[in-house]
Amino acid sequence: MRTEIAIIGAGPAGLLLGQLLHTYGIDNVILERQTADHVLGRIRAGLLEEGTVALLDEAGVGQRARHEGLVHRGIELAFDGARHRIDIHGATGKTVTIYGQTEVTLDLMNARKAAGLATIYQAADVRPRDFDTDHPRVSWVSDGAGHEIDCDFIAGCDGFHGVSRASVNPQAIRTYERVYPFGWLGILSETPPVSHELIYSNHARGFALCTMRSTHRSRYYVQCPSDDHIDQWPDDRFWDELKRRLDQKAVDELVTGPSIEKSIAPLRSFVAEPMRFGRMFLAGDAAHIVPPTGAKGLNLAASDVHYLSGALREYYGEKSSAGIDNYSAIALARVWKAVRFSWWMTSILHKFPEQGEFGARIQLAELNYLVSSKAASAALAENYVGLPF
Ligand code: RFL
Ligand code: PHB
Repeated sequence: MRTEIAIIGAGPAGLLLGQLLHTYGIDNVILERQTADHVLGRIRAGLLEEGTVALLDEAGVGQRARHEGLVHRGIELAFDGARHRIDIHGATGKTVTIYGQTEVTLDLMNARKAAGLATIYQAADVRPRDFDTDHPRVSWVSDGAGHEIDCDFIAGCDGFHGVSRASVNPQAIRTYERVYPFGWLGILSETPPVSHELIYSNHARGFALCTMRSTHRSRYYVQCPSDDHIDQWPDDRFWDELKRRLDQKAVDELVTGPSIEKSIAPLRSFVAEPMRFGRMFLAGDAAHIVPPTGAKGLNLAASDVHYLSGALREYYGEKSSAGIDNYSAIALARVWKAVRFSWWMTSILHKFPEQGEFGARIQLAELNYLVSSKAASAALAENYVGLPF
């Protein structure tokens, strides 16, 4: 078997890359460890930057996001018993779109199927090989039999726990990491959202976030100890804890209901440098992780894919290696800015017990400054809608 680009991972990064390459006439095959249903069952991101939606358009899959997505022009910050709106659109002229990662993935999977492109699901023991030579290949096992595909390049889009980054010679890679001492417990419920915009709440009991997937489906998160297990969080306990962390108006308006999904995500900042190793590129969570506070993970996967697909288009179309040679530096410059923003949003909104009362008062001072200073709220807004790519 042979292809131009062998893509490892059928998450949003791998599927979007495959679709863009296809529109540029570049042949690709995706190898995914899980089933398509498993990939679609993971409830993750919910918020898309304008640049991400534009990239979905470019890939020919933006129609449903544009039609069904909820366009938001502001967010609310809750602290000290009150809510304060940040006018994101007023500060930037831009909006964000609420449209679930599961829907993005479904749209990309459907387009891939319609175009007849090859995706090998349930590929076991996938291994990128010889990417430091001119003849890279990927091997895997399907139905008990070994297979191999020769390619020009490998795209490692296989997430934080994937095999691509792990296959790199440790001498050739440098990683930077911060693990936060808490996680996010999230639930999805078939209830109308408590507010039409997102509420990010800083509370003495810990952070809470009210978000949504549609006008009738809500997504709520509360900060919890990272070693908690979902069995410790029956629905009633979750709703009680959420209410304790919200203002009275939100408590009065909150509609509760049975959870249809519940999970705990650890919080981590992580960057691997570089993002290219010979003929293998990393993109998305395979190369970097951000805590979800700034809603940047999926959007960063999209900007990586924008840079990488453009570089490969240049390579095949203009026979120029300039783009692929620049990929790592140009992608990392944007990644670090989003890592900074996500770390900062995390640090002002969560409870950090080791920072004591002093740390909590500094957070409140910063939040008060943010909602009262045009310059400070504009800086938040500019990062929240996504820096240009
Ligand atoms: P993914 O989605 O992890 O996909 C990687 C795919 O690779 C497969 N794979 C392998 N395939 C073959 N062989 C192997 N050895 C393999 N190992 C792994 C996996 O099965 C999988 O299908 O990475 P990708 O494509 O880079 O996409 C990244 C995003 O999923 C992630 O950044 C976001 O979900 C982060 N995130 C958010 N991002 C946003 O932009 N906005 C948000 O509002 C937002 N909210 C969130 C989030 C992540 C969260 N969690 C659970 C960490 C909220 C939460 C709670
Ligand atoms: C989500 O809708 O799941 C979501 C939205 C904004 C965030 C994180 C998660 O900052």
